[in-house]
Amino acid sequence: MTLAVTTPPLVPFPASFEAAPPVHLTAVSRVIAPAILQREAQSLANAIAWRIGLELVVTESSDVTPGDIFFTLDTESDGSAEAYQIDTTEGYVAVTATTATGAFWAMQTVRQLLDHDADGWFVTGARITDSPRYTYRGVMLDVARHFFGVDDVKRYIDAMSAYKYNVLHLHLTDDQGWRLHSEAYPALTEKASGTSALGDQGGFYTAADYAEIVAYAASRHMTVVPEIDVPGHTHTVTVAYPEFTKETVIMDSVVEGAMLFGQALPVHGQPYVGWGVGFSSLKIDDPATDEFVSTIFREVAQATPGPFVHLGGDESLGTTEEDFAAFIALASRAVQATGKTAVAWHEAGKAPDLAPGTIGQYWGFLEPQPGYEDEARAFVEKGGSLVLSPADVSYLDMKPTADHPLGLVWAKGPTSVETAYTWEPTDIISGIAPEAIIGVEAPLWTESARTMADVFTLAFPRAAAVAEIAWSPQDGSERTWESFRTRVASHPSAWQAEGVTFHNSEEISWIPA
Ligand code: TNX
Repeated sequence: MTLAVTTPPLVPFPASFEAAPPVHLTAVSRVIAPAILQREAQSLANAIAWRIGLELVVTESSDVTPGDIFFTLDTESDGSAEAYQIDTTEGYVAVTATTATGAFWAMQTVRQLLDHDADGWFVTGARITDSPRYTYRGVMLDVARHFFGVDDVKRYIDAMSAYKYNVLHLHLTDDQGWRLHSEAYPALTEKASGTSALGDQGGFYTAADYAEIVAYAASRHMTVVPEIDVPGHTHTVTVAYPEFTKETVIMDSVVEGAMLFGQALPVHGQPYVGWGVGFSSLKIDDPATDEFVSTIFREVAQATPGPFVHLGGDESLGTTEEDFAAFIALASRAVQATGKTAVAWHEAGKAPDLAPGTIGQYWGFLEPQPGYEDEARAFVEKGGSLVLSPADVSYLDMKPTADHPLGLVWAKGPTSVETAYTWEPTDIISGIAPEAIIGVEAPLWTESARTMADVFTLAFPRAAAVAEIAWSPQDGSERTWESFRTRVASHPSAWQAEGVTFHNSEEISWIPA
């Protein structure tokens, strides 16, 4: 048999791929998996049923026959817990993984290998050995500027875990809304969650809602990183607990933004629905406020099984450098006291007394703006590490094209798919070891995104581009823009099956669903 050696449309592309004979799926094909991998096996069967209408039996029985999909757990391997192999050479799809997480990523790869010809549906032949470049592969959803409910967040988790993202960073609080209920400070959600940006409907998560999101993410092998953004981005606190806040500072940039977008200026104590940033701050060095901050972080940490809690720390433009430093020292220690690792936007790196080990999230440009590189490096110098979200390439809320109705442009936007794809994490911050970078994250701020259709339209296909940077080896033969644009071109059929909208970018010769 001769094999047509075409590159399968895998995104992110695996570390190693060789062509092999395909495995045709029929009504008697089964998904066989040990008890510990039943959930991954069932997910694959569900995805196949959804996509091609074939209901495969899922079983623990181990007498594999041609046409089956056969999961095995290889507990001997000492490689990455996320590693997996796929091999179709024996006439069935052999999937081997060290952990359920590896089996889950393998499952996503098998989904992308589904294809059909005159003889029906098959799993494209492959011998794959795969594991990720980075352990932290994040997407951020801003549920503060616009609120998205539990079911919407679950759809985001599904769409993003398909690209092997394993971190969901939830930006839970900002000037426009406080989205996580607090037992100790209930007025935050009672008084400061009702609206979203542009005057749209707001909302918040109860403890049960949040637990449901965390559990759903875990079932898709994603870790939730909750962010409570302090000391800036806290206008909501002026509505609920004004005693913990400073007076609103209306700087020129806020006035200019309000005029540009035709939005009202923030008023201390009243809900804010504009897009301005930097005008709000908690009080610094105030015992009651400090107690508020530590209590909120304690509550959030208790509700979060994952190892990280994000404290924000960005754009505190109305706070003096000294006050900011004092506050960050306190907030990073408050997170640490909960047993979690603190994560903060890179500005927090300028606080000399930042808690050692804090992870910095860099959001400057590929060519760092003055001072930003030093701030990012400071995290590493204090024993922490970095997650990179360069705004000019990884911000999914930048306009995809200049005339697109959604999105912003401040980070050198519009941001093309090629721009989102063509960058290298180790080329940004000089003077740090490559190992200091634990990963990459693609944030989606939702000032302009009012619906999940808006969210997905901004996210795809650029989230697929960033996913490949996070997962695939830097020197992989397919790690090129030409290869990526060809591979992603067939993804709309899966997106359509999942109800995921996308930007119909002219950079890609889309294969219609
Ligand atoms: C900057 S980057 C922000 C957000 C905005 C975003 C819009 C960063 C840490 N903060 O407050 O929503 O730009 O693109």
